[in-house]
Amino acid sequence: MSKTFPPSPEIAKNAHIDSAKYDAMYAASIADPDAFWHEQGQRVDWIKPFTKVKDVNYNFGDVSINWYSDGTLNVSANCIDRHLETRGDKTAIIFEPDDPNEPAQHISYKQLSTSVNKMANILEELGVRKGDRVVLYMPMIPEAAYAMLACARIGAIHSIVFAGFSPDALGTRINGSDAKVLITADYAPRGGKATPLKSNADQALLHCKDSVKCLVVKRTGGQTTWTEGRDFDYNELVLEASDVCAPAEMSAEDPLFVLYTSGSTGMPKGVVHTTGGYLVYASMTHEMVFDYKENDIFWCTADVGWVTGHSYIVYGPLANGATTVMFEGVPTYPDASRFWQVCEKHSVNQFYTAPTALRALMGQGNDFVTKCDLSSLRILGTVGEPINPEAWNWYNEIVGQGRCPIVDTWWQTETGGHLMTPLPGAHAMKPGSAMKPFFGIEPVILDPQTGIEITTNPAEGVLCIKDSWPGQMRTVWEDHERFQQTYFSDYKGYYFTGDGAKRDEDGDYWITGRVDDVINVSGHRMGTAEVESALVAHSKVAEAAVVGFPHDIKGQGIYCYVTLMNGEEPSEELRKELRTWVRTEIGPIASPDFIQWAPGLPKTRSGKIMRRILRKIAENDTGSLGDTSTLADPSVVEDLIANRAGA
Ligand code: 6R9
Repeated sequence: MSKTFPPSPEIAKNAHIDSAKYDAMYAASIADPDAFWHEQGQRVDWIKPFTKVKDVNYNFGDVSINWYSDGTLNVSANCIDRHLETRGDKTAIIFEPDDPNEPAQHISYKQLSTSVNKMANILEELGVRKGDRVVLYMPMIPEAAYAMLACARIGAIHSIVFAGFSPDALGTRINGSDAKVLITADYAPRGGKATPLKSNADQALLHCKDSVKCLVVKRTGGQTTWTEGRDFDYNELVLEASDVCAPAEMSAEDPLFVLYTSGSTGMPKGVVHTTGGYLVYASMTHEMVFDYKENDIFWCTADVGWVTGHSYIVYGPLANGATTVMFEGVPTYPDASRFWQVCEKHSVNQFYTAPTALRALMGQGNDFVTKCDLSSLRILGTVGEPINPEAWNWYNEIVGQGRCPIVDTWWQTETGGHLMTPLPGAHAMKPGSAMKPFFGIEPVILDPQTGIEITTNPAEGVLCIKDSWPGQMRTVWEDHERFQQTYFSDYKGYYFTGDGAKRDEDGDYWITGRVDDVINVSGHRMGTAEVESALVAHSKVAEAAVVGFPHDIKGQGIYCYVTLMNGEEPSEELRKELRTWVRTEIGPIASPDFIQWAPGLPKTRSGKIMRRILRKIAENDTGSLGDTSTLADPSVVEDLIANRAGA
């Protein structure tokens, strides 16, 4: 039995949801989803109220997911306009710049309204209409949030590309969603360095349609090149733009955004989230999981380039009229105290980050934390990957001083919001366990071979979800077939998460990691197939196989097996060249940790690469290679073991 950490009586007493309420509400959400979600649907303002709640079909071949489908609303009106009367002067966004000497900005709901309306009018002037796509490639500055909300205001669909992605990756995504406009900034300051976003954008746009326009926000004022007729200066246009733009009436099932994410095969897919259900779910989880109360200062350290930034920096908090912190920097700049200094400076109440950041900071010593006044903190959260007990304990004891519940939130780009997590006032936490399903979520553990549901405890297998929830993705952008194939074909009648899980004797859930070829590097999700295809695009590479291996700080690292073209000689230079190559093809987050030269790769007689074996070698666990009898040429494995890269 693992040690449990019940919420303090004070937290439990004051929380929105205590243990009894969780049990009752959860039971009600499963017994009558229509009634439950009808009620929750009232947390957003509708232009035309919905009469239908849930209309879902999980049958492979016929999958369709609809929530509140006859209702109409506007997301930006829900995140801004409806707060103006009561919260007009309240701070909506606290912007904390990369450089701690640059003053923070407090942007009120009124100011947010002005900026979003202006940006919406600028986009309309650039020709953006309802249903058009707009790609954002932005630093973590308030203009990123303005751009998201401006798209929502006019009914355009935003697609954010994380600013750490390369020009190639950006170009592919602009083309993938056939975007009309790209919004970027001159530079993105981060950790004392500045990424030349505009110059990256210029390179990306070389591979896009001539008609794509580029709206450029000034962040540093650094030098950029300008293409007349294609590039537009936001800071100039904003001076003239009107601050009145009527919110478009959107159907609940109109797309709100597309966000590309990695899968186990092929190139990243565009996850489509729609308007009504997504907003209900983001708002509800933000309030209940973080026990958010009016006047709390909420800080999620993610980047808006990831789903966590969408749901818990922008849409969830702003729908709830909260004050949300947007941090431009990194945890270790100027030093390892930055997170905690920002918590102190802005009296942060809820702090939400990734285990990889905690592991990196933990190694720097406790002084960086303890010298700051963290008494404002009430709730801590983690997301993105499993948290190891050491990091959990450090977070609990050193950061939370033993008084802040930790919500270990398990969810995905596809799910729109949290699916499993302890609730701060309801559950006795277990370090490393995602504990309990959120309301309306029915997790099941299936036997990976038979696909049969395991109903007894303890259980271990693949994690699926039995029924839909409002925040669920609706389709893959322009590829509904791929949507069905990826999530509904392996285990018929369920949503397949791609994760494995255990359920313990108490019925609490533990995520064991991906069961597919997706790896999780510093909380960033990556398909091994993407790195492989980047490698084989190099003229000297004949074949490549990429696997993850355990990494102390990053969670998982990237291990590449590379077979060179006939006549090419392995060398240190070539290794460096390939590393740089992958960074250029995808971005720095995909930098290989190890490259091992592989004269051959272990394959079955039908030519399938046996990744299981490659993973074992990368993990240096070669004593248990498992069944190798189907190998076409066993000597390949001996060579790979003998020449293992790294330690
Ligand atoms: C929100 C987000 C999703 C994958 C997911 C799982 C892993 C996320 C986790 C977790 C263990 C947690 N993951 N949260 N694993 N415990 N609390 O991260 O979305 O980038 O799509 O990644 O991340 O493997 O399937 P995304």
